[in-house]
Amino acid sequence: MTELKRRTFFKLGLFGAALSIVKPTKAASLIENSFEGKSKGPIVVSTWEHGIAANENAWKVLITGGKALDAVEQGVRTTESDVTNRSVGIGGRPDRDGNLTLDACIMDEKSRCGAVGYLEGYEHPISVARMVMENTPHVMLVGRGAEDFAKAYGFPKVKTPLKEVKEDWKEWKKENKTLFEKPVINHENHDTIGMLALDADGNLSGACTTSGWGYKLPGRLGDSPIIGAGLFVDNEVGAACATGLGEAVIRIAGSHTVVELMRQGKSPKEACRLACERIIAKHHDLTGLQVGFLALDKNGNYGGYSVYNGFNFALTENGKTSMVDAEFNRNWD
Ligand code: SD4
Repeated sequence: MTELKRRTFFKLGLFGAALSIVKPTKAASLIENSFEGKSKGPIVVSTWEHGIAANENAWKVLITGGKALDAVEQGVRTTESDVTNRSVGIGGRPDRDGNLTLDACIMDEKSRCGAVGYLEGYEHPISVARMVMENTPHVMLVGRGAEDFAKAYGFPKVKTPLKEVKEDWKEWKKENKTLFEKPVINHENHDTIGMLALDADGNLSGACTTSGWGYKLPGRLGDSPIIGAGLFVDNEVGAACATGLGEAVIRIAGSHTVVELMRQGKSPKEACRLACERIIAKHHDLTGLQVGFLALDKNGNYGGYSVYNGFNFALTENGKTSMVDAEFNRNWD
């Protein structure tokens, strides 16, 4: 918590965070005091500020009449290729042995889904996940099996982690020799991209991709590649995705829970809030337990909610992108 307190990101108040952190691109504008809303046309939402660039690429697909599935794949590929991002894709932090392993999943309007976990040496786990969905009878491939599959389907191999990331890991390693030491959870090592889109045909899809918990134990999978935890789509109802401490999300089958709450008539924001409250109720120690949910329903209503302050999401509708602060249950301080 001390480390977290040092981070100005979480110290900022709700609107303070939105106004000082968001650096919108040309097409982006800020909106305040809008934790939820409704869109009339195609719409894409995604977690955190890296969602701005990702949404803009997803929007290019949606605005030309493309499918939500293609939009979310193209969108999150943007983040996976961003070498400055330390928690998604090739710029991500490695596990405690120094190996960068990536997790991703994707789900479409027909409830088809694909996932990869613990994938090493490939830039676009989301596309490998889609390939698993479309070209195998399985939903999830992990580790060496996933890598062999990616190779067989012609995905180019990349060298990871990046040199500078490896240097950081070496420094970290010197100070962290205890095997089960819990890494500090903060904004820098917990900002997976989850993206949800509704296309012009009224179909929903979602994608989620991450390098996971920085310096995790080798073999650890979080919620992000797990359908129902990091992501869930039901085209009759809505879609949801999660970010934050994956272990906590898995415990309540988080994204599935959010979608089921929407099925029962809750708005996206209310559904996210109730899922967060369920997490809070199940954990005695909430230190560093940040989780954020983001949801989009079949009618274009969207909303998000998080355990602690600091979670925000990028919203693109009518060709405009903005950052929206999620409401939250409690302050870090
Ligand atoms: C995980 N949920 O691996 C991911 C990390 C994350 O925002 O979402 N960070 O637990």
